[in-house]
Order: sequence, then C-alpha cells, then structure tokens
Amino acid sequence: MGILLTKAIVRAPSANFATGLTSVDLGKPDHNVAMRQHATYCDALQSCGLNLIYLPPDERHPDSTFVEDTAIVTSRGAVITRPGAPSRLGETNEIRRELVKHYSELATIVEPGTVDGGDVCDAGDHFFIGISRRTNEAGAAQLARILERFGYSSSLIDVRGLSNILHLKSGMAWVGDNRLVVIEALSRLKEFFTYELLRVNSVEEYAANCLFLNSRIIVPAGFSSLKRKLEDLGYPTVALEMSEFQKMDGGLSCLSLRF
Ligand code: CIR
Repeated sequence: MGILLTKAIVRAPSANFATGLTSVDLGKPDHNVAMRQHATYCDALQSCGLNLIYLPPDERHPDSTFVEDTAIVTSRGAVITRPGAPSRLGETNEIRRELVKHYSELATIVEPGTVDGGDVCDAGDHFFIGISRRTNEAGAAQLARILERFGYSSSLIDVRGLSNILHLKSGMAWVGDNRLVVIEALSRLKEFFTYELLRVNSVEEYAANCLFLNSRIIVPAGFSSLKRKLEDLGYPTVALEMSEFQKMDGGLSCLSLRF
C-alpha cells in the first residue's frame, strides 16, 4: 500500500493549450473537450478522497496544465524542479507559491540540472528517476541527493536508449506493494528485478501511465487488457477519457501533484 494521499494541485488547460509542446502526431486538441476531460479527471481525484487545489489557467505557459512536471511532492518534503523544456521554466513560480503553504522543507533543482516530475516515480520509500530528453544527469543527481536527505533511496534509469517515451512515467507506474506496471522496453531493467511486473502490451503503451490513488487505479479509457489485468488482481479501476491530453504527450499522472 502507499501513504494516504489527501490533496492534489490541478490546473485546467489554458485557452492556448493546443500551442504547447508535443512529439506525437495525433492532431490538435479541442479546448472544450480538454476542459471537460479535465473536469472529469478532477471529479475522479475527489472520488479517490483527494481535496483539490485549483490554480488558475496560465496562458503564458500552454503546457502548465501538466503540473506534475514542476515539483516532486513527498510526505517528507517537496522539491521544485527545473523543467527541461525552456518554455516551461516559468511554470514553477506559482507552484512554489502554493507549495510553501504546505511544506516547511522545500528544495530546488538548480542549473545546470533539469528535472521534469514526469521522470520521477515514487514507489513508496524508493524513487526511480528517469534520465530523459527533459531530465539530465545533473538534475537527476541533485534530486537523488535531496531525496536521500528526506530519507528515501533512489535509482537512476536512463530511458533515452530504451524507448522513445518522453518521460520515465510515460512507460511505468507504481501501483502499491511491490508492483510496477511497465511497458515491454522497461521490463528487463535490473532495477525492477525485485518487483512483480504487470506488463502492458505494445498497443496499450499509453496506459502504462496509470494512477494509483488510495488503493484505486485510474486508467485511461480504451485500454481494456490492462484494465482487466488490474481488476483481476483486485484493484477497483476508474477509466477516464484522455484523448486531448494524449495529443499533447500528456498522461494521467501529469495532470496533478498529489500529496
Ligand atoms: C510537454 O511536452 O512538456 C507537455 N506537452 C507534456 C508533458 C507531460 N507530462 C508528463 O508526462 N509528466
């Protein structure tokens, strides 16, 4: 089991959300549909017991709905990241203003380090930190030292040669106990040898970014094999439409900071 989560920070997509970064070719997102999907996402977090903190949409930063990338929030302290995409650097200012209200221990990733929260997978007392197109070695090393100060161990996983995923968590999720959901490309890593792996088949890779919240699992809609696998293991699941966020390279975890 994981620690009980009680709060989440969310931020609805800004009107210019479609001008954000993307590496996939799935068409332009529709802002109204994205707003509806975001609202349903917020309802689902609430139904898992979280109280939501809503930040206002931010047109200066079209990717700012993906709040997860701006901080690492743990039960012992938080870390403001330094996002790897230059257009996203300014997103951390308002996240810092919010997080100081909740944390006395607030660390910061500094130059030349870069870290996107999407590369950081919290697996209880251990963290997996991805080195990716967004998180560099310097940032990963800084984060590992900060987490150690908080009393957590970590391992670094270079995903650049493994797959073309944007972030480590585009290809994996921790679902409590000793279980990880993983895409095939990550399934042979020595760092995962001691875990029970729930493999996601190649047509369902997007669903690897699922969200374990107070014993339920939120999955993206339309990926029935993973959903069934999780239900067979006894997890209650909630499926959410994520099409408009998928078009912008975003998954379920990206849309909130949960603590
Ligand atoms: C970006 O490229 O930064 C955004 N369009 C998507 C960020 C997704 N975030 C995440 O996976 N944690």
